[in-house]
Amino acid sequence: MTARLALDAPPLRVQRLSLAESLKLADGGRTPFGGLGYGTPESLAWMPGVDARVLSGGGPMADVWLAGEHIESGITGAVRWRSDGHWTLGAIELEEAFERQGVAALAERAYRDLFATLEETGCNHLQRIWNYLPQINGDGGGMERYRQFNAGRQQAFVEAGQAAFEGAPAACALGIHQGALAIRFLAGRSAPLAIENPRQVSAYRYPTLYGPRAPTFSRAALADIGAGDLALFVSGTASIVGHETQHLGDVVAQTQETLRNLRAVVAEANARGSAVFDVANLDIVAYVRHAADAPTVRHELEAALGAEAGTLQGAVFLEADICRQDLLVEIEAHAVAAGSLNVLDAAAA
Ligand code: 3EB
Repeated sequence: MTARLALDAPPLRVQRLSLAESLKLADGGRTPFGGLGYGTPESLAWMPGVDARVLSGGGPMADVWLAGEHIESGITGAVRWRSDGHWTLGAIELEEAFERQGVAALAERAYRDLFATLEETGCNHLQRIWNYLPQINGDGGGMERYRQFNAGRQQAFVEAGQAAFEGAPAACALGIHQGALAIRFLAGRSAPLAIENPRQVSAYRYPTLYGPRAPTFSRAALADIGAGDLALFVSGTASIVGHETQHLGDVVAQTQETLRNLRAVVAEANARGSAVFDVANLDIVAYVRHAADAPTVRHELEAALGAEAGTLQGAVFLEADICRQDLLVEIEAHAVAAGSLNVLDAAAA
């Protein structure tokens, strides 16, 4: 048994582009499958954005996804989605002010609609999720809003029969200053291989110290995206060893610890297939709690990877709150490389 894509499946591709390059690509005749914009205009329906300030010099950026020629779009509950039949990209926006329910119930509803979309499009396997929660560290009536979010999210996974522990999708969860609860997701027809970080307790096994229900994500996911390539989706990665935050108040040391975690996750992924991923060649988004820390984080990445590293060329820096009060920086990433999963791992995915 292998996890290879059906032979007729067009490969999934992703490109990190400036807004201008994204628009040119969209005008060029081939409709992009979808995009995830950073600082891009709200009017682009195919490219839902992140409502956070872009701190990198290149201005608005996007990850533009390409898939099959025939793209269907639809609305399922709170989800706007696009699908080529093999891959589904979806976006959820829920304005809390209009919803009259707590964050846990809101998250549960969002994820219920997300899972309904997977059913409807026949792409039942989540690969990657991006969560943006307004005021993530704020109080949600006796419990931090992020912890409430975790409760509702895990509940929805369990109710939908989706992997809430081992095998959970890769994800990130950031705080935005204002706006709606925003969730973006990529799903496909087969399960990716979940990757953990040996330096860290799996997030879905965090002790209740961090909230009654654990966060639902794996450290990374490795997916066969067709035409002989694997995609690596690296979840939000921060200065956590075991389950504890390291280097309180020290953004330099937190960035270095985050890099050690990124290297560990990439090494785990490389051990599971023939593709060779490299921390120096990832498409990253670096989220900093304090805008003034962005140059410091960039400097640390340059010192570790070299200023000319691909990782730094297209790096997007965003101002956002991190899900733990004591985290100052979080880095997420994806990359594509030629290769296939180890046969045994493919069978297990
Ligand atoms: C951590 O390692 C940092 O709740 O979906 C990173 C990635 C984090 C995803 C999530 C949270 C999430 O625990 C926080």
